Amino acid sequence: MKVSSIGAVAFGLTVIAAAMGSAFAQNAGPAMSAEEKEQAKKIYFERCAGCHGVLRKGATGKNLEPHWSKKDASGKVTEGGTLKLGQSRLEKIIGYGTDGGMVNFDDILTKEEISLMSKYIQNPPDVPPEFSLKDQLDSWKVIVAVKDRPTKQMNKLNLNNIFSVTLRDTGEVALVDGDTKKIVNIVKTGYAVHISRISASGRYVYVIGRDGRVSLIDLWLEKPAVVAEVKIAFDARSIDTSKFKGFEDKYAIAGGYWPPQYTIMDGDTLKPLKVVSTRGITVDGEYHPEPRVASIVSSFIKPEWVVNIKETGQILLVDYTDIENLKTTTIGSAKFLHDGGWDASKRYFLVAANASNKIAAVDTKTGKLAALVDVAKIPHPGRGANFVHPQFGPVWATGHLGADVVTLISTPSDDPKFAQYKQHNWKVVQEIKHMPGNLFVKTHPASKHFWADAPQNPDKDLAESVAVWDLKDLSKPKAVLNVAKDSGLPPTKAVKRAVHPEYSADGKEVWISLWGGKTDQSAIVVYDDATLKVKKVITDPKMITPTGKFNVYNTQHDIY
Ligand code: DHE
Repeated sequence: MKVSSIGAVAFGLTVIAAAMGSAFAQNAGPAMSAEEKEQAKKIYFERCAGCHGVLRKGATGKNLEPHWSKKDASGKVTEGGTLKLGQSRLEKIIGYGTDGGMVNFDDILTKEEISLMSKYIQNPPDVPPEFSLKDQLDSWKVIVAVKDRPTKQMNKLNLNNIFSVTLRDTGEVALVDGDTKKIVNIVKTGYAVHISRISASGRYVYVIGRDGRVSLIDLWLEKPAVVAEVKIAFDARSIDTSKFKGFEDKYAIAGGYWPPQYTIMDGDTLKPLKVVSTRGITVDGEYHPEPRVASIVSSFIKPEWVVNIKETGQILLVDYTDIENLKTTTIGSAKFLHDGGWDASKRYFLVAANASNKIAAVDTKTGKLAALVDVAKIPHPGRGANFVHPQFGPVWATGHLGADVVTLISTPSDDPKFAQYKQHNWKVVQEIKHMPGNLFVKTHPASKHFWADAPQNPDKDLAESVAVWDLKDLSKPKAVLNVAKDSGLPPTKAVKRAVHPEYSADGKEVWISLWGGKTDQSAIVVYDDATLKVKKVITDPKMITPTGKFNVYNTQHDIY
């Protein structure tokens, strides 16, 4: 077994930045020094590529190539491009944001950086290198071999109620004990960890950084820590394990943004076994050079992963029973696929096609598209939320980045007591008035409440607040809780965005992160779900830019 140092492959942004090379030869935009280009490449990767794509072809964000042309709905050729927009318009867009969903960067970037980025995007995009199976193997590091790991839990923690918290801008994950609210450990991970997912066993936490670094955390160690690492891409967002009976945690899978590919690994060592490219043809029949891997989830019904390919709008069902002879079902849906979650029966996976304002539902039993539901602008469900609506039966909810509503979609059920609601299935049964800029919604089977944040709202007070509805009567006015004020933290120039409600394992508490400035001490505010009163403010000098929080039990069992 080759175990080489992860450092040898130099994780991180410098790699992608350094690799973005020669395209400046055809530079048609404003002149930039070599130093300026290096700085801009790094900022572009950290702050812009996620929405606009490495090749700048656009997805959640607009196309940012210097020149582009496309046909509008009537067939007329429209032209645009960053060169046409020009320096001062671009500076305004980056600084102040747009009504179209682009956030303001004037509290993140300096004036000089905004000017630099405006120049940079008028130049042709840089094309980063590929990242092969060999590159991945070279980065692979087993820190504690499987044979040296404990055979039973070596600590007294209530593992079900541990929260894995992303500390976005420090490249770390904080493991917080949900019972005592104390930080158990803060572990070094990849840059701006995106998500944590839990092994079928509940023992391991898999986290993936935006720089493609996967870290495997063993919760059974006396002090939970990272036991294996691998880099699977330069830019990535998703990870899961095999969860079907008989294959529990045998494999892990992680999806890359760049290169556009996914990697299948050994579940307990992260040894990369197979890399599959996702480049290909969109649902419109056009070739796309950068179809990024968005959400991935493991089916409970078959030994398959649901792998959502953003730019092509294709949903892949990847059968992992024989990875040497990999069988994949390709289901056309709509563009651009992003995040999603299970319905209550865990048969249907519902995923946002955010550029088409649709939710695609895949039937993991039949392997077919069950529905494409039209919804309001830019759906962004996170994992969504399931509850029984007093009038329409089982529903799955999504919030929206581009609209001030939460959408409720009726979902099928085999339970005879819900037979009367069949007529509503896959229809939008209600839109609840919220505020724009929502990212995540959440509820819990033990709760009578429904929570939604609005961190992308341009109004500081609203971005720092969350809304809560009474599930028994959604017509009752929502409660709006100002989380930043409730935290008691001193006011800061940077907005403390209240983001990502997450329940404790018993469904009695809701944890909200305050995503503050990149060097500001921040907090997680814990609310009592029954009374909506603050129960605890978890803060620490190391609590910097907390964003996603993943409760072990709820994540392991897909409870939302
Ligand atoms: Fe996320 C989920 C992509 C920005 C916090 N985000 C996801 C998923 C994808 C994705 C594909 C689904 C993963 C899965 O289930 O397998 N996110 C992207 C982007 O491309 C985007 C728009 C831009 C970027 O540069 O990354 C983006 N996301 C953000 C943020 O800025 C957030 C708010 C803060 C942060 O930490 O970066 C953020 N995304 C999250 C969280 C989840 C997520 C907390 C998981 C939700 C859950 O409850 O499971």
